[in-house]
Parts: sequence; C-alpha cells; structure tokens
Amino acid sequence: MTTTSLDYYGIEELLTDEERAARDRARLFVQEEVLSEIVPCHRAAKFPEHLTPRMGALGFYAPYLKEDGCAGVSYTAYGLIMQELERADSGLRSLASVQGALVIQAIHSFGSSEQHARWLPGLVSGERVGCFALTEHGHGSDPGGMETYATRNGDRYILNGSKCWIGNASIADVKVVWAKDDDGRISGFVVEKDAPGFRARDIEGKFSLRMSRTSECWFENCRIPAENRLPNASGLKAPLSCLLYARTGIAWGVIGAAIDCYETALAYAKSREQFGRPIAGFQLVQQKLVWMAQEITKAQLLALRLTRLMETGAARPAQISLAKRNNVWMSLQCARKARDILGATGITDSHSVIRHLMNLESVTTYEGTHDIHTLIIGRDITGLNAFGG
Ligand code: TGC
Ligand code: FAD
Repeated sequence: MTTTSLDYYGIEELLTDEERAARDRARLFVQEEVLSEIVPCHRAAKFPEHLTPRMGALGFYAPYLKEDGCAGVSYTAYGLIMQELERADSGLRSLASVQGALVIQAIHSFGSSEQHARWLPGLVSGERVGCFALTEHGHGSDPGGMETYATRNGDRYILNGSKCWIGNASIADVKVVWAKDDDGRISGFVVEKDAPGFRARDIEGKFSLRMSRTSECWFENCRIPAENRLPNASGLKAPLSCLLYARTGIAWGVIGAAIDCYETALAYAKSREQFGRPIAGFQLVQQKLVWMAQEITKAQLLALRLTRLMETGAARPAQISLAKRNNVWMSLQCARKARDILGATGITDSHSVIRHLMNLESVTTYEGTHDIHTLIIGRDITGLNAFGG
C-alpha cells in the first residue's frame, strides 16, 4: 500500500502502526469497491446502498468508540478513515459521519443499556440505517429555536413538527429526532421505521452531495413508545456534543478531497501543453499548485494536533470549530484552483474535481456554517456572544 503522495512534512512518521493500518484498509476499500461506482451513482443521484453494511463490516462507524462493538481505534485513525472515504466522495464520508458520529454516538452517549442493546448492533454493522434529525425548515444555524414537540401521553410520546435536510431520513430504520418535551427542554427520541404519523420526502434537484439521500420529514401526531426517549439527553448541549465528533471527522475528511484535487491538477498540469510546454512550467500554475500543497500540509498538521488533543481529552469545542472551518475552506479553495487548472475539461465528471467542488459547498454549510464557526471561535477568544438574539 503506497502512502499518500502529498506528505510534505512527513506526517506518516507521526502515525502509529494501527493508524496506518486503519487508513490503508479504508484506502483499499475505496480503490477496490467504491471508485468504479461513483460517477454512475453521482449522475443518477443515488447512493450505492450495498456499501452501507460493507462499511459496517469494515468497522467505519464511530470507530473511535471502544464499546458497543465499535472498532476502538484512536481519533487519529478515525480521521484517516474519513480522509480516505472523502478522497472518493464527500457523500461516502457523510454516510459514515451520520451513522457513526451522530446516530451511534447519540445512542451511545444518552441511551440506556437496554437501548444500546436494542439499536446499536444493527447500526454498528450497517444492517440498519440511522439518521440524525436536528435541523428544521425554519431553524438551521439556531437549532435551539426548534418547533418540533414531543408530548407525553400515557405510555407514548406524540411528536408534532418537521425536520429538513436530514441525511437518509426517508429510509432510516432508526431516526434520532431532537424535539422539545412538555417542559420545553430539548430531548432525544428514537423514531423507528413505520412509526404511525411519520412521513418523509427526498429533496430533489441537488447539485451537491448528489450521491447522498437528503430528506425533509414531518411528524403528524407521530406515536412512539415512551421507552424510545433517550433518558440522558437533556438540553441543546446533547445534540451539539454529538456534532463535535462529526466535525472532527469532517476536518480530516476534507483533506482527502483536497489531496485528490491537488493530485489530479498536478498530473494534468504536467501533461497538458500550451505555448509549446507543459502548463506546470508556468509560474501562475505553479503558484496555484504550491498554494494547494502548502494549505493541505497546514490542514494535515491542524487535524493531527486536534485528534491528538482529543486522545488526551483536552480538545475544546472551539478548537474543533477552528479545524472544521479552516479545513473545509482550504479544501473548497483547492477544488476551485484545481478546477481552474483543468480548463474546460474541469467542468465535466471525467475528473473528480468538479464533483468535489460541488460537494464541498454542502460541507461548508452543514455541521455549522463557515460563519457560525467564525462566531463560535470569536465568542471563545473575546468572551462576547455575536450570535444575536
Ligand atoms: P449555546 O447557548 O451556545 O449552547 C447551548 C448549550 O449547549 C452547550 N454547548 C455545547 N455542548 C457540547 N458541545 C458543543 N459543541 C456545544 N456548544 C454549546 C452550551 O454550553 C450550552 O449548555 P447549557 O448547559 O448552558 O445549556 O446555544 P446557542 O443557541 O447560542 O447556539 C449556538 C450555536 C450556534 C453554537 C449552535 O447552535 C450551533 O452549533 N449551530 C450550528 C447548527 C449545526 O451545526 N447543525 C448541524 C446539524 S446536523 C448536520 O448538519 C449533519 S450533516 C452531517 C454529514 O452529512 O456529514
Ligand atoms: P441558515 O441557518 O438559514 O443560514 C443561512 C446563512 O445565514 C448562512 O450563511 C449562515 O452562516 C448565516 N447566518 C445564520 N445565522 C447567522 C448569524 N447569527 N450571524 C451571521 N450569519 C448567520 N441537518 C441535520 O440535522 N441532519 C442532517 O443529517 C443534515 N444533513 C445535511 C445534508 C446536506 C447535504 C445539507 C446541505 C444540510 C444538512 N443538514 C442536516 C442541515 C445543516 O446542518 C444546515 O443546513 C446548517 O446548519 C445551516 O442551516 P440553514 O441551511 O438553515 O442555513
């Protein structure tokens, strides 16, 4: 197994054998089982569903958890797995983020031991699909304003409200839904497949993350058993704490997309001739390639330091925001510069770059927009809240 060709500062030496093995397993999976599927699936706007259990069998969901049948590798190994998945397509990494860092994580953190036994094995193996429903039509960046309510009625909860932009909501067997309880407190509820009063519709016409299924859904007197409430989730901090794991995976994942863009642009620039010589020999083209190599290297060091901090329990939420914000921005700029170097051919899916570019437009918005992370970091360093309200 070759190491990544862009390792300008010798990151390889800073990894353990276990971390290299986890990365190489993910890379081999992508090369042998995924790459040939991507363009047709992207064109058809459909996810290769058979990969969901396959990724479970490989231990890709919440692999940093040491319990509940998860792989129990380091946060850095988790990041490297996400990097290899997103090198192929952000939609592949998104599946792992939602299933692992959001759904499995929420049940793991806030569920009872009975709930762990009931839902986690199928989610960890990928035999059952999960979704994490926080965002609503009227509440994206401000989930605290949510208008979905769960009212206790005997041995049931009755849910009313709606959610939007939810990955896999229309097919999910296990839906972690965030709603306000009778006291107005944000709580977590598991809505299982075929719950009466639940309906969903996939969002069509996406130009970004086309391989992912993204849905809106409605709860109309949706009845679920009272024991489906996650007993230890109380307040907005419960869903926000799950986002920390997913944002960490994104900070690593987008490096994979950036490396793929850089390597594609570098190879093209060396082979494409204009004015009698390879375009890689022009100073302006080199400037773009150097910018990409420089920023990817900085992003790698940032992501590695972040997961090393997580491994000692020392990472703060604002540090995770900084890594998500910087690395997604970096990756988007790399995709734009690579697209430019490819000239006209860069607008077609004969190369992966335009697909990464379109995907990254979602990644910069979800899990907290670029500007929301600016405000989280701004609040951390100034002590002043600039969110409004
Ligand atoms: P705020 O007052 O700041 O916080 C409310 C309570 O939560 C605590 N808290 C956190 N706890 C754990 N982890 C964090 N990251 C936390 N951030 C805040 C905080 O201490 C407080 O606790 P307490 O005990 O005092 O109640 O709340 P706010 O309403 O001012 O909101 C602030 C803001 C903007 C930071 C937050 O709402 C936010 O992050 N907004 C962005 C929304 C977002 O990221 N949504 C993601 C939806 S899921 C998704 O996009 C999946 S896509 C995945 C994929 O496909 O890969
Ligand atoms: P808004 O919050 O309306 O923001 C619009 C603009 O206003 C942004 O530029 C934002 O930065 C800016 N803005 C908002 N507030 C402020 C402020 N205080 N100061 C300055 N600027 C501000 N959610 C889930 O719960 N589960 C999922 O599985 C999920 N998957 C997704 C998949 C995709 C493909 C996408 C695109 C989104 C997904 N989301 C999911 C939703 C995602 O988390 C939200 O889109 C995101 O939080 C932003 O919310 P919004 O789209 O409503 O934008």
